[in-house]
Amino acid sequence: MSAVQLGTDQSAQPASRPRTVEGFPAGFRWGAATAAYQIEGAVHEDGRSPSIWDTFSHRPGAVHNADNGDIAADHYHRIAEDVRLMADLGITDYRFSLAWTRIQPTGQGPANQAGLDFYQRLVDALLEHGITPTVTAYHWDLPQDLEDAGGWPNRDTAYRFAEYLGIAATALGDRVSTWTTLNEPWCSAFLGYSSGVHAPGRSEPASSLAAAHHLLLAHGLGVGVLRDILPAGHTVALTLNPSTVRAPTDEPVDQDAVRRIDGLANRLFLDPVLRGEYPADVLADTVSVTDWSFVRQSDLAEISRPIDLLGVNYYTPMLVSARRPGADAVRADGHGASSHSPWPAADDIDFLHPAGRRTRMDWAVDGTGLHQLLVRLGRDYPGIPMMITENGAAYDDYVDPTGRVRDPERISYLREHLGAVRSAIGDGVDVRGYFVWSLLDNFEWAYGYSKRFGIVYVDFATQRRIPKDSARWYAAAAAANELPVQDEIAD
Ligand code: GCO
Repeated sequence: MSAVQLGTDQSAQPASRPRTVEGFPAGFRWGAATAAYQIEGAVHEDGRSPSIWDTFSHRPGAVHNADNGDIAADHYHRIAEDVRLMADLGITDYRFSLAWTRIQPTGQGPANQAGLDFYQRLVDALLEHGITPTVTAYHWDLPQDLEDAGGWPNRDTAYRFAEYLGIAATALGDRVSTWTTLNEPWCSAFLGYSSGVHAPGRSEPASSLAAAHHLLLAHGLGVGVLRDILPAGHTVALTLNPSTVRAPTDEPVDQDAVRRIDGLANRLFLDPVLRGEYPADVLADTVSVTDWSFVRQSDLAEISRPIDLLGVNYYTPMLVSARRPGADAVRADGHGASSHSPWPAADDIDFLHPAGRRTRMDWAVDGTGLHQLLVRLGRDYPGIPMMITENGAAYDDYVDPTGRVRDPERISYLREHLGAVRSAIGDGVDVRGYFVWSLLDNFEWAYGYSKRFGIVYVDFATQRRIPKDSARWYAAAAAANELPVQDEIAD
């Protein structure tokens, strides 16, 4: 694809560039995202106590290669270098998460000042470099003490989250203008408590639905806390991982599988937050697992407190079908190996492998899924601005003999997906920006360090950072506010 300039004399461009076919709206944000446990390391420092991911990653067999986040990308000790790197790449926004157990080690009670100080230093460094911080309060690292008290299936955890968020927002709210309550509650609930491939590693479908509800309640309570603390005009957000769900045929049984998985993946989270109600079909589909008696009368009013922004994490579409009589189960859902499904009450649905190109996660590369998703969200949930808070790909990156990391597949993935965002904007969808996942290679949860998602390569033996070709490509896109004409990066 090439950029078509509407102006003729490019040397005489005014400061505000003419609109181009590949161009993004003025003010579009070009960010990079990370999460605390995936990059920070320093798990025993300055009063931090264990989260469920510390416990889980040290459980034999839980994580590939017995990897853990004890050191990770050592970001805790390298914020100056990492922020400078972002500034050099022209990244305008940085999305990171707060480790709850640095700020409130046991999940309740007083703040740990040393933990807050770390995030103060990070925020200060970002602001000094002109980078806008976006905070995620919860990216999956529940204090172990709260898991020991029952975890997310326990209603009290939602109130503990609101208390913690109040501490964090009081300390950082003056300088952090965008606050995201939760990252991907679908994963916390269903990978954590149903398939058990994520911490805390429980396989209890009924508990996973209670966990989903209490995560949503935590979000709603958190929105209330943020509104009380943050200055007017700050942005309150929630990040979900909604998916485009497709079937291989138009047969009613397959279309019904789409409806059911769309319910569990998307509407179970979007509807309570943005419409104030649980989807009736999902409640009905799951009665064999739970009676939903953990939902109290006023909860939906709490959960549907208005938010300012919906964060969308997207990687790949899903392909599902009804299992035909006598056929073996197909479970290529890309969420790790477990004999338990992450999808409650959906054991009769197959998760198929779409054909075509794949990333190292074995996820299909298909930007049409992102375009379709954004158009659908804009249509079904009108009025809420969106931000792509994660999108990216893992590939087998390595440092070549010249010291360079060439990752043309990632560049092509980013081009395809940014193009999908651009075209959704052209179709009238309100998307404000894009965060690439991820700034750095990092601890990819159950896959440990075997999957490299960074636009910056990390040599974990030396902690040396090497911007990949994709980082240079992304920097060029950010600087121009449009997709570069070429994928090739000059020597
Ligand atoms: C998620 C998380 C990230 C992952 C990324 C790649 O979406 O799973 O937010 O922490 O690392 O998505 O799998």
